[in-house]
Amino acid sequence: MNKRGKFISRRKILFGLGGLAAVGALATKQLVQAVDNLKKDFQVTGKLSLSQRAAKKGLIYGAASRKIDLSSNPLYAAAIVQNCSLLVPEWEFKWTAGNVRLRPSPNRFDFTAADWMANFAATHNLLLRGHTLVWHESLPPWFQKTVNRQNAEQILENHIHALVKRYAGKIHSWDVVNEIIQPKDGRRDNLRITPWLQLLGPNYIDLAFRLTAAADPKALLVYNEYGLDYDNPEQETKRTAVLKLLERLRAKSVPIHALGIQAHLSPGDNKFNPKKLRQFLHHVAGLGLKILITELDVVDKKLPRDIKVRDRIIAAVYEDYLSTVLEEKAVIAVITWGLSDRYSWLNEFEPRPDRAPVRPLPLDAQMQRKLAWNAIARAFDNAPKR
Ligand code: 9MR
Repeated sequence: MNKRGKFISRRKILFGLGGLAAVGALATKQLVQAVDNLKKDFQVTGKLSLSQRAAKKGLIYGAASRKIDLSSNPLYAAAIVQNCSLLVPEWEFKWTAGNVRLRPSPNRFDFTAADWMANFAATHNLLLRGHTLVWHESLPPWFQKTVNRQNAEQILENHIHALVKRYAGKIHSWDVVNEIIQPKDGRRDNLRITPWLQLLGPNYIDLAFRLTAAADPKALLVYNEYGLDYDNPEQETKRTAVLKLLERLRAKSVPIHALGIQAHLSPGDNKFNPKKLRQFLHHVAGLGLKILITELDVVDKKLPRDIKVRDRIIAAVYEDYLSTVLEEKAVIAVITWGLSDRYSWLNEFEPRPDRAPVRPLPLDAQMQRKLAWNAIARAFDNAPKR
């Protein structure tokens, strides 16, 4: 049977399997893969947690989390402690996020929530990631009114100095700059047009890394970025631009140690090309940089509603992605953007059109393991040691 014939007959099976029409936009190969994955059972052996499986391969597994959830739900806090060896404060280290105001005014810091997260991590022996120092989002309302070309450098310096010094020695890695490449913004250097760029020019990047290195010489310093995972012209352009930037920073001896790949995966209209992704990772590694998968989750708004079908597709996306990236030994950590579906940012930011609860993470809303958990465990179990 020719390829097309095979595709059509498999698609018939798909539709028979309960509403998979919603994945109509999947590329042919992935659609075929999805059918195969429906037969896959994602079996795992042994009783080890995700972080223990990761550790066996010299990897770190962790998750992002918020004080409001950890402090209000002991079951969730226990799940974090049980599964993770690293914690990322999802709100608490940002200038401002949710109900947290780290920077209530230009001259003030309120470290209450950040300290709480740092204490939680220390108490439970979790590594702690700093996220994030320089980002165009989550800036406080006073920022625009107060910060100008004359005082911007001082304000950035104060921010980094106070925050990074406070937790120096306790931080595994800092996301020094977040989401700074955006080819669509039309600049020759592909830098995203952000308040920081407008206030300080392209050198704000070097400055931020140098200030952070001076304030905490032990932390791994990371540039964190999204939109690098798929095989389409937009992401290809972004990968190329990111590589160019990394090369520039390395050539200038900027103290950057790693690239953070967010990996908010979104099956449904994206083509995954393992070979291209591996090439990209290899290139990054060739620059002497480590790689962290920093915000992994699977956006399920284009997937069928049926939970059994949806969970299998999501698990397959996890396993395909992780087995690909973990082949590259420069990848040292895998971090999911949350652990339980109950607290995923996607509930609010990328809800399903049918309003069914989203299922992007390893544990369900009741803290029970899903196939996604098994898929991550399998990827760790099968990963080469580093
Ligand atoms: O998940 C985070 C959400 O709760 C916050 O409201 C939002 C703004 O601070 O940030 C979300 O996390 C983002 C992360 O910091 C950077 N990459 C994209 C993440 C999802 O938007």
